[in-house]
Amino acid sequence: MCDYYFDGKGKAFRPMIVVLMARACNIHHNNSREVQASQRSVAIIAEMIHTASLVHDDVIDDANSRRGKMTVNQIWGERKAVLAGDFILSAASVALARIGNTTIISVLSQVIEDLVRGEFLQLGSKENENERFAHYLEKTFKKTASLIANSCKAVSILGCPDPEVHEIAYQYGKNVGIAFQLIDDVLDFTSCADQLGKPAAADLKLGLATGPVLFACQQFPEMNAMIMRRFSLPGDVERAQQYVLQSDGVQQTTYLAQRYCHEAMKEISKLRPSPERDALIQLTETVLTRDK
Ligand code: GRG
Repeated sequence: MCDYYFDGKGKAFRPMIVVLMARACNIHHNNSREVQASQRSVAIIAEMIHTASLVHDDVIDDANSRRGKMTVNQIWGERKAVLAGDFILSAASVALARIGNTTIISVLSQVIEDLVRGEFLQLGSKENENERFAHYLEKTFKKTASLIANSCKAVSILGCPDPEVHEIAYQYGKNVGIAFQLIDDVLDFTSCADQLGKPAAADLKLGLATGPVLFACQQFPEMNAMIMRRFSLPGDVERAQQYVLQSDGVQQTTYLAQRYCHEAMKEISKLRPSPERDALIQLTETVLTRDK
């Protein structure tokens, strides 16, 4: 069960960023093989925390498919899926402790707290329209960006003593992470199940109002009632989909993601030039143009 998602079929977006960030930071300081091995462990731990959270997320959402195959809960049932997620998380914790650096333990433990808080934020909703977008962005940071931001920060701390470099790494990860989730929310409206490897319009079906819906609601205030009842009446999901596609919600969310990517690019450009820094700059473009 625990091996099931480690089959090389995920995008490995997080470990890729973490390895690139480690190398981009190491330019600022001469590092031993031991430090490089610890940074590699952080990349592995980031993917393990991500995978554990996917397994738990699919239990919470009662999801049937992910990455084009059946979910762990679908095959082995909910109880075993919860334990499989716990086991992956415990293996990640052991690997984290083995790095033997209390600052790194604290930085990556924050991620786990944020993931859980993010999931709780997603369970709740704001009645006040003005608070809705801030709530959505906070949820987005905690559920998606915190893992990327703090893993980037962790490898920068291991690689270089300069706090300015740590802040650049964190800010890059945070901005790329938020953009990544905004595009994920767009793809839920614009992509098909085959491409996504999971059902399309899944967010609406779960009662979630993401970026495209929140922007569409500014143009079509009649969507408010649907958002408040979490698209629970028959026909709500289809109607909300129509409103979003008639509005410029998708374009506005994409534009917002572009702004976060631009900020990420500005941050990473402060590091000394290296092929890895350039790859991280290029990666902000891939975040925006990805289709799965
Ligand atoms: C067990 C650590 C832990 C947390 C429990 C359930 C939960 C709290 C948090 C859910 C976090 C979650 C699943 C966020 C979604 C993040 C996201 C954008 C997932 C999709 O990532 P991709 O596209 O997936 O990188 P692949 O399949 O490519 O790895």
